[in-house]
Amino acid sequence: MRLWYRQPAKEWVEALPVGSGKLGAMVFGGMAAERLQLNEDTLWAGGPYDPANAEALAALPEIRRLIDAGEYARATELADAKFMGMPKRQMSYQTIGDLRLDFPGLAEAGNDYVRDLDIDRAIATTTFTADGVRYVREVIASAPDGVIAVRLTASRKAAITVDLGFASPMKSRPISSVEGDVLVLGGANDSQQGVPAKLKFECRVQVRTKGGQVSGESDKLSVKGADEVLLLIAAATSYRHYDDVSGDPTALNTATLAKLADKPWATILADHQTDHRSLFRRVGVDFGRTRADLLPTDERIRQSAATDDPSLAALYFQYGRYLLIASSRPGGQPANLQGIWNDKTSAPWESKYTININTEMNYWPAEPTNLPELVEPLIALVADLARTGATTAKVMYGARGWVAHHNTDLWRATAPIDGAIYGVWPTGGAWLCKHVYDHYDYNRDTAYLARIYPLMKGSARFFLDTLVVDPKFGVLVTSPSLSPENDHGHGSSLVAGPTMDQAIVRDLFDNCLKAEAILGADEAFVAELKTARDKLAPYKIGKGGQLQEWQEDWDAEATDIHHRHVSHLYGLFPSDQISIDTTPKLAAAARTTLVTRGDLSTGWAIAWRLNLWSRLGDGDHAHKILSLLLGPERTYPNMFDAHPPFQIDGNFGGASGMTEMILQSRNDRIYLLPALPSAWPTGRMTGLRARGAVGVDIRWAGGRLSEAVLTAKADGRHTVVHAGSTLDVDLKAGQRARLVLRSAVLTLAGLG
Ligand code: FUC
Repeated sequence: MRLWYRQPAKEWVEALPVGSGKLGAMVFGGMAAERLQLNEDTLWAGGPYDPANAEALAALPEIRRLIDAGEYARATELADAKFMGMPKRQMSYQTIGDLRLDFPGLAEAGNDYVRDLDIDRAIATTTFTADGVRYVREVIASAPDGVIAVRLTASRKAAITVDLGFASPMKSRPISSVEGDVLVLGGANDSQQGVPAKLKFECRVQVRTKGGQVSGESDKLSVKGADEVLLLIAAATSYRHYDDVSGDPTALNTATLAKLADKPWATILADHQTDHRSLFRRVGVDFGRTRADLLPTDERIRQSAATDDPSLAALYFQYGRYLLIASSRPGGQPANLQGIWNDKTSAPWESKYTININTEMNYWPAEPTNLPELVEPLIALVADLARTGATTAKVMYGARGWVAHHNTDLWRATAPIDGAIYGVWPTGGAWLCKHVYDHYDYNRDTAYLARIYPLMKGSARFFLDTLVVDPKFGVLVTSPSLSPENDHGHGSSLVAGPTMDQAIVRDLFDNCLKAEAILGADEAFVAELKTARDKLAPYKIGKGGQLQEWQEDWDAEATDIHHRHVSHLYGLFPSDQISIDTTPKLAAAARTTLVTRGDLSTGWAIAWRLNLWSRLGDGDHAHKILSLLLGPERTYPNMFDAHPPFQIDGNFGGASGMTEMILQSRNDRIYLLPALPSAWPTGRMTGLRARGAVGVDIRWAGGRLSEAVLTAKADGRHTVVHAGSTLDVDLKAGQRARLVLRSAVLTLAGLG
């Protein structure tokens, strides 16, 4: 459970990430000069803004009419002119900058150099020997203490001399200053797209030494001849909520550091590791081992394309969990396109929340790999969107409820952006509602369900008010919309009733109905939902035997038949509307679509295909796709996913896909080893979770199930399926069932 290297990072994608959910650092591991690139999860450009476009409502009927008339290009022109958010782009996630540690007297060459990231201990360590002195530098990001802590030690007394200073690319030219043994960087965020900058930020580094002297110049702190140095780094902004920027970052940082005044490194480290392991160690994995295990991580990635490396896959899986633990903690922001790690003031795609796949993919592994509390920031984001999106729904559609289009940012902007062909897609918020409901389904907490029901209901309300009857097919459809971000070849991507929308809205309505059946007392709404649900456009199989992406059979005419998005396969994964056992014809059509689309794509798109092929029960194909994801084209030396450029969704989608190979929880059933590849004949995954609040451990050998252990968190019946055999298991909360194969039949071997 370790990424390691024989040389310092030259590029950012070689540096190693640590994160507390709120604070992030990229550790370069230089010998003469160490660079810690720092992030705080609320440091974004701009300030509170409302992008709703007041001209949109008047244009809406004409956009719909043009779509119904098949005038897609003209509908797009009109939408671009009248239906886009103002501004047309959202704000970027930004960076604090770098904390530089310069070590006078040390050269960028040492002996026995190793840097690593131990993802079980959640610590980045750099060690080397220079002039007979062994140097050890450790970096952690502690969630319980709210700081990044750096500890420098050496094998000889008085050997540590270091100059500390900040370098920030922020346009506001942040100012560094020294207050005793504290180095401070204070600044403001940037304005973007005409949205004024409203945030202050501050980063504060407390220096503690054993031996030696600390002295300050204007913007530098110097330590001379210390035995040991501890840096405690706090950072904060004035962001409190999407509509409140009245926070005091200096007060927050000072309080954070004051609390640690008497806390020694050993305790800070121990608390950090206890906290991290309480999440990380819930799940164990082994897909087998080879000699590649002994190689540095960058070499393993380079050779993985040619030689199978099952424990690199296992490392990638656990690294996905590590990255979510490091970038998504209760009370903080959800993991964005880059988690929390970003060195730019204008990041690729602004490092936003792209909710037409990417943000959802970030959270695919959270429930099944036993990290449910990490979904809290996403649920909080949805609660915010239900408020900002209510304005967008009212102003732009004249509708009740709430809507979010294909992106959002720190300010919870919900209007269409970028261009009509990307942005006019009203189903982003509804897709997020699936995660909000799934959190219930995996945990079965009725009080939680009652809290979030209004969010789902508000989203459903928007669709009840805005679905229109397709004049040709007579079914209820979204319009205007699109199938993310695919040009159907008839002048645009704009269309009525793309397959994905129908599927997302169907899930939303069904989840509302399931929730109401538990909570009760919403009969009128239920009646409305049921009527609309039955009129939603059904799935269609096209002339090529493919699952149709649109109401019309256009798949073969699309501009890019290998398009990265496979939106219409949402029903196969992440949803379970389509499956090989409940809807085999639709599953076969989905397979035909996948074959045409091809395996090679952007990082996240490969990860989606991995999950889809697992759902099709084809473990060997899934494994082949996994090797595309793990190879050097799609995995950087630090194991960040390459879109390219870096985008973290592939890491999370990859972790989810490996889980789907071993365990699926869908259609009210638990599937054991549904897509086990022949390359992993013996292994285990323990501590996973299935819907219905049940833990699942799976062990296999010689390509066959050895045992599965179910551990119930709530009372319930679980239907378990493996290799054509099905077993119902009734469990009370706290009970455990051990299942084995006897004469190829799944059998209850023990109950405790
Ligand atoms: C979607 C994708 C792109 C990229 C962006 C952040 O728009 O189509 O490939 O991942 O999000």
